[in-house]
Amino acid sequence: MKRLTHNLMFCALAIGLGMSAGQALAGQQRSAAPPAGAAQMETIHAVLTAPPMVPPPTNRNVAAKVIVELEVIEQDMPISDGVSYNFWTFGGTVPGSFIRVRQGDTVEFRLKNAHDSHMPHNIDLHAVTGTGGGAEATFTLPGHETQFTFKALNPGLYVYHCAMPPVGMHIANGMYGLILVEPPEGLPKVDKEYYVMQGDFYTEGKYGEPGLQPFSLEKAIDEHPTYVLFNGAEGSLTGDNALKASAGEKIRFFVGNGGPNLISSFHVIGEIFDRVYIEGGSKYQENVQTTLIPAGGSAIVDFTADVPGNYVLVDHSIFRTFHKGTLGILSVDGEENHDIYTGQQSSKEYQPTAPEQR
Ligand SMILES: [Cu+2]
Repeated sequence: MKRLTHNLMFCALAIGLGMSAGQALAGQQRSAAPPAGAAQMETIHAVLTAPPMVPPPTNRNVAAKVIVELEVIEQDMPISDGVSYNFWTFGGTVPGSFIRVRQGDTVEFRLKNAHDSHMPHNIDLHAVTGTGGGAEATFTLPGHETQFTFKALNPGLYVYHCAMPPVGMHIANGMYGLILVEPPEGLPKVDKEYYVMQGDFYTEGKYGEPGLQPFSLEKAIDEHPTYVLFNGAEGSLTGDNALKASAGEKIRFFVGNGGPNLISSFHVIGEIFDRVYIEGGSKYQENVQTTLIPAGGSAIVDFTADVPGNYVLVDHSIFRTFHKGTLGILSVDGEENHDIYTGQQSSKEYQPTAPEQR
């Protein structure tokens, strides 16, 4: 009955837009030919991306059935130079694969747990309206696959995470990511979109201690992270991995905070956010220097890189940046514009003022 309602809604919407159902479906990535008459929601396989990349806009003016397939993989990966960690991941990366759908979409979610996993896992998507955000429906043993379906009722940028007990440990091991539910009209167009997500990590060894470092439950409970990182590793957004843009381009960061414990004071040194979609919702604030991102929350920040330079992504709780790894670079090339920023114009000694003349 529900499917029938969707079909009718789709037809009504397509006709209302003055197009045939076939036209409405044009340009979509199809998993199977629609049934005769095409009186059915388009079925699309979601394009998932590894950070810092973001899937392209949905560019749809009708809702669709979107199939998301995500595999949980437990694996050792570098967390810092010479230091590795056994991460638990959604899709093999920290944060997990970026998912992009549209408000009104019906999302068929398939969660796989790799055969060589040691733990059962599940997923709680904050974009889901329903018990546990899907966690109960996706209890998945190693080597198994589960499925549930939800309707993306609310637009916004949402965190997803594993919710298997001990929940904090699964999150601390890297089990989180972002799902964007676009509003029907989409987000304003920009030139570059990137995916950045902060997380705090707790290792037995101290910061920089080499080798494979086990998880420290004690440090996690005390909320004393060894590392606070963007995209799961020191250096994930620096050097050759720096984000790239050109002067004059409009840039959007989808920023998340997986926690499990800390809140983030997200700031880009040398830039001002033209718009911040506060907490990843529909309303935006303008002209923002630093935006607060709660654990299990997000923000969308838009700005124009007016002049070239290296802009530094930080958590402005600044000891984290210089002593725990919370550092990224946006490298902007292009023409200097000295009307906006000159760089150093002079550097010289000046005549001292006598104390009595001060
Ligand atoms: Cu898990």
